[in-house]
Amino acid sequence: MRIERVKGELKSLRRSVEMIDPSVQSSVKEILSDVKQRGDEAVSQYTKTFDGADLSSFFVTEEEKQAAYEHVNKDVLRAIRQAAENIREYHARQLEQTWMMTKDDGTILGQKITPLDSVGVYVPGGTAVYPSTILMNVIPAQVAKVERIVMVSPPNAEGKLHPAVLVTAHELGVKDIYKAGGAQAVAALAYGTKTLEPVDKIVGPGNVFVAAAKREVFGHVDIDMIAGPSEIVVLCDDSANPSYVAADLLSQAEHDERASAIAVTTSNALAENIRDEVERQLQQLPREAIARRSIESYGAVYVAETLAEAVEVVNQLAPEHLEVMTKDPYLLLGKIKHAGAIFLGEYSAESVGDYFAGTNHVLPTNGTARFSSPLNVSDFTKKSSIISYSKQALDQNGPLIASFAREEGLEAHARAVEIRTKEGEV
Ligand code: HSO
Ligand code: ZN
Repeated sequence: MRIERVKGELKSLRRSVEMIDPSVQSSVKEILSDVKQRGDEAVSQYTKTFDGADLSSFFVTEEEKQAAYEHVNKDVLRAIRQAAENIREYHARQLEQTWMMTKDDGTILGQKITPLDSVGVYVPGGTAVYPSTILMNVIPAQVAKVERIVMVSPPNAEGKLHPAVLVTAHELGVKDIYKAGGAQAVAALAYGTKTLEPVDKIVGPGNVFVAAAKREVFGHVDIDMIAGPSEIVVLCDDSANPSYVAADLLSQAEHDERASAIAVTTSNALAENIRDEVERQLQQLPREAIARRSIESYGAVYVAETLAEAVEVVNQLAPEHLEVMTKDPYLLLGKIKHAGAIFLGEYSAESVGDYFAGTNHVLPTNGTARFSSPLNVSDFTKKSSIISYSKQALDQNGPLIASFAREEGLEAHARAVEIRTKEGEV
């Protein structure tokens, strides 16, 4: 792991957004238009080609969900249940209320909050099965009171889904699970088929095909953010325990060889200890190969002169996850502008948030924390403005509105006001 002194030009620290390979983009476009035209038939065909499954029915049955419980460990089930409760409790606080305001002239203005009618949650298959991610996507939609939540996930060659996916869905009360993955599943959700009603928004992580398909259908339906490889930055001073810092860096590095794990510190001695600890702990990890590649390509310890400079580095990086392990982490909170999730103090390991605390682990990556937020309940609602003018308010303000309209050359707009305020005219 490299150690670098930071000075001057900080903007180059952020890595650039990876572009989608044009050949992926063109094959995704083809799949989308095929599913749009041929519906279930096309989905069946792609599922056979890509997943090797020959399905007689797209939907998971209740029996399949029940049977899955036999394959899920009791402690894991307890963890899923407790995490779900914590996530629901946290997200309940995000629910926005409809509001109204009144003015003396009888004007009423407001903002109405309405849940989306339907949402599709993409759940990856294969080795990347994360029940925690199902909780993080489904629960905010449920808190928002989305009426219809459909899950889609690619089946294995026997036409089955991972038991942990089925159990988690059942625990949350998700009824409709459609066995399909890749761009074909995104197309089915966006355009609908004979067996699957289309949805209004598609969320959830997936491979490059899924990401490209989501980008492509955006506008026809809404999508969540397109998540990049996971990132962690640990901001630490000489009070930090280097073995905790190293452990947390590795917890992100093990996700993906393109994940990035960076420590930013004011202490030279700590920097060296972190580097040595990372190497020592790496050798004991089952996913050593992935984590090592991530650390070698994207890992670093940056040494800053002052804590203020270290915070500036963090803001430039705008990381998905930020851990603050300094003498008084709360002192720095006001100065941190850009981070998806901020973990304060040495007991707040990122894993706590990944699984359990209740905050969402779907977070902005690739520096997008500069302008976007964790997945939250408002992603599953929308707003309508409410306007109710009284006669008095229109009489008083009509001339102003009409002159504004005429300034824009829109005579009919002006007359629509005046027909109500100047009796008999127009
Ligand atoms: N750290 C990942 C989420 C995750 N970790 C799922 C474990 N399972 C991205 O924020
Ligand atoms: Zn994680």
